[in-house]
Amino acid sequence: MFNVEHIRQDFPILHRQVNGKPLVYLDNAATSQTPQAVIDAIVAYYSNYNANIHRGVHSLSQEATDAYEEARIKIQNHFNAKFSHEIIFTSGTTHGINLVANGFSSLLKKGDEIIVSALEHHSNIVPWQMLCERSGATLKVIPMNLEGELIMSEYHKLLSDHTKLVFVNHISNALGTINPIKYIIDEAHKVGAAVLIDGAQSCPHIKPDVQALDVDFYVTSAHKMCGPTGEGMLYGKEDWLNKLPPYQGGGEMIDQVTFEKTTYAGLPHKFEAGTPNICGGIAFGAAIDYMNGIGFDAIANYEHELLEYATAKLSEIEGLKIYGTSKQKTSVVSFNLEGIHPYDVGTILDKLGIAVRTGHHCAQPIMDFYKIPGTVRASFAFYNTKEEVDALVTGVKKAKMMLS
Ligand code: 7TS
Repeated sequence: MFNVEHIRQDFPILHRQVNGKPLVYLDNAATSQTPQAVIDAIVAYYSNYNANIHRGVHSLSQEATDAYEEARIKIQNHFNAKFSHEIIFTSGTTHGINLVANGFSSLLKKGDEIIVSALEHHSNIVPWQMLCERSGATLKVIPMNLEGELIMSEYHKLLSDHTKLVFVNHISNALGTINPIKYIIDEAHKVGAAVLIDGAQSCPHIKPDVQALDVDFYVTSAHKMCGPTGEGMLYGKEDWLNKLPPYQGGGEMIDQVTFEKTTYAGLPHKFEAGTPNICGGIAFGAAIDYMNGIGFDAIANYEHELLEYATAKLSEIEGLKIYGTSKQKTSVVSFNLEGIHPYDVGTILDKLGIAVRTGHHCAQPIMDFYKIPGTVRASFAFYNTKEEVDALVTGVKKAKMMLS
């Protein structure tokens, strides 16, 4: 049984005050909060078995290595990857995307095309622009409509024999739109293109099955799904990961080193140079255990209720406009009050203890599309309540009164 009051007991931070008011944390799309089980995993690592991995003969190193590799298997099982070596630990989504973009530098040539979408976070735009500069390939963009949905008929027109890569986020961070990624992947494969899906915003809400999706690369960040910052994963199909060159050189990623020639380690170590965020990987595994303990169906159902409730209540405020009205949406409400800058609304909400994000959300092209400087974004997690939505609505009304 899903019991939000019970769940809230797992999150120490939810019981603090901000500016003398109980914290109402509605910035979950930026980063999620951390349950005690994950905090305990971090404390246990540094208290009991902090050691470097894959290299020591001593017991602590073995314990740390075992825990780190167990976490990799937890992640493999969670995303249903075929092999654990298809899971590469990264520092987060941005790192995973850059790793793949860098790898494709040597595989692309002038005349090749890369497709991204109008709904991307900057981290899924800039690395591809840099890749185009290096390789001579051209960037094409799937356009969006006013509801904040990608226009699939336009996607079709962009696909051709020249298309080598397609990069789309699973869920838009700025609007919450859930993109039709299975269709996007299947259509890209028909022209022989590889697909990378940015799962930074989907993994807190959905349990992706990389084999059922038949996706070539899938990336995410642990901190969006109750894990620590500075940790994430790149899933890649074995064949693709074997084809890509290493990203960074250093310890751990080699087989033999001489001054004449170095040979590289096999997967996954080829892409994991240097001492990784060992504790972060272990805590990522603990976060996955925690979220599965609650259950992704229960999470999605409850968050959908919160989304519908918040959308209905906020829509009652005169002069409030919601951006992103796709039927396929997660629990994100991006909005503006007519004639009022989003930053001003966010500042007043903060005084009331309510945390939202304001601005362009690292998705400037979306703001340009709507011709706005930014939005106020409330993003809900499974530990938020309807009472917190009510507090947001009251706060927005107060901001409107003070600022207009
Ligand atoms: N892709 C998407 C869709 C994102 O939402 C984010 C972070 C990233 C990539 C980058 O993730 P990182 O962990 O590597 O930084 N999004 C946001 C946000 O919406 N507000 O703050 C960070």
